[in-house]
Amino acid sequence: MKLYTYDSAPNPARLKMFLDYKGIEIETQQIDMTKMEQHSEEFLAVCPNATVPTLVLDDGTRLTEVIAIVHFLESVYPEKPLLGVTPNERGMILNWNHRLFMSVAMATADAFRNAHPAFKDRALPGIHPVTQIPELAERGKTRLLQSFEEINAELGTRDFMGGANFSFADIDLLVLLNFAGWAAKTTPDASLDNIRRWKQQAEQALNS
Ligand SMILES: N[C@@H](CCC(=O)N[C@@H](CS)C(=O)NCC(=O)O)C(=O)O
Repeated sequence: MKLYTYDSAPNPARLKMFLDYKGIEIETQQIDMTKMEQHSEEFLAVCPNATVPTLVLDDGTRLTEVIAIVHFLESVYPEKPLLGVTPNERGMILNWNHRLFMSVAMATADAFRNAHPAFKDRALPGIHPVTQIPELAERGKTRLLQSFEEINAELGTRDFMGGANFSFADIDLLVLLNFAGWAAKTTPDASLDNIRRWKQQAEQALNS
């Protein structure tokens, strides 16, 4: 199996935290997005959609979505589970993985890619030209602030995003808060106490 990735980009960063936490080592090739290597002929032969990360399995199967890659790897390496053990945990972790992707990840990407000149005609990842829409950049920042309020309320009901235990949903949120901070210049208000408390606990759990 071989992993094609670019560790400093947000989706690859979610996967890297998962791999490091579980102590999984995989043959890896970095695809330098600052040099547009994701659009090189060599990488397009691996991933025609030009996105990282991509995991190529030993039989040639390609997984191009982080959530699919971590599910595959958790089945092969079940130690230190990050996707839940009970049916309830599994449901909640997937629920919040998807919700955070659709809210925080998409809103940040909208804010970043519809405003930055480097993404002219590349407002969405992939091989097709996509025009920037400046209004989406503004909407992205508003959606982020709304999402932070919702997440803060959720975290008032439990220790971690997926329940009582640290999970991949917490990795999602750690990476996405960082992404929103540098790419959309939007961070949770200091009054959102539950997010602040959760972040300390999640960072501790990640390094345990
Ligand atoms: N749905 C994919 C998203 C992958 C994705 O969008 N990756 C970004 C890096 S964070 C990318 O490859 N962008 C390529 C580009 O901007 O040209 C997943 O869950 O992994």
